[in-house]
Amino acid sequence: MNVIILGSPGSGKGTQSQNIIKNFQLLQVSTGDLLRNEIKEKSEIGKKIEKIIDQGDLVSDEIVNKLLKNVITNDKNRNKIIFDGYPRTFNQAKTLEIMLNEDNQSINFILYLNVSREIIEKRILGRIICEKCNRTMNEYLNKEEVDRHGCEKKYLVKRKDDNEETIITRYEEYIKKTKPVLDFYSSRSYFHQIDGNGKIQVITDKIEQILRV
Ligand code: B4P
Repeated sequence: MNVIILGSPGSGKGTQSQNIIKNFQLLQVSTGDLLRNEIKEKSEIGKKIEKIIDQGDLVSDEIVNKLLKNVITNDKNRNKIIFDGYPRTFNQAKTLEIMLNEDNQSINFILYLNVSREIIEKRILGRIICEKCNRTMNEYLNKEEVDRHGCEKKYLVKRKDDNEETIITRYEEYIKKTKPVLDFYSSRSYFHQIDGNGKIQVITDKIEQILRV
């Protein structure tokens, strides 16, 4: 089964994907993580995109689609991907369909996390990531989880693009470029809108119910 998880920046796509893969045979593919990895490795792509991400703009479709093609066509990932943060533009959505079709795969579930603008701000500004185990946490909304996290404190970092200034650009980009993706998918029988404002575990339970049908 292939799953797409959609939502605005900070809506919990990464958090929910991390929870879902614990109980399902799925592989989380986060385009944000793939892109940040290119930056860390200082690859040719990484050098081109660092400033774009830091400003809160979307990386070009050409780069993102190319990275995704490598993942989708890899035999060990076939029919077990949870797409986290992709597609984010109409062009990416069309390209994804073509790539999956060519490989005899399809999308089985589209999960849209609907979260209010006010909540998103708190989530993004408080986000903490563990560079060692990749766990995403929040110092404002769940300080206890950060305090009891098992990895050494030196691995706990904030993302450079998680600041008040960049949130505005990221949200505007989302409204302008990602909303058309929602319109493209919303009439499909396997499209599910989920209230993403509540507690993490409540949302995970709802998602698991949908995926188990
Ligand atoms: P991403 O890495 O995808 O990040 P995101 O959208 O900001 O976050 P997400 O929705 O995963 O939120 P999270 O679970 O962490 O994108 C980063 C950048 O990469 C983009 O701006 C763009 O430049 C580039 N990019 C990525 N994909 C691209 C593409 N396809 N095309 C072009 N460019 C692309 O949750 C956020 C915080 O809230 C965390 O602290 C979490 O602990 C907390 N939280 C989550 N759910 C909660 C809940 N229910 N209750 C309380 N707290 C919660």
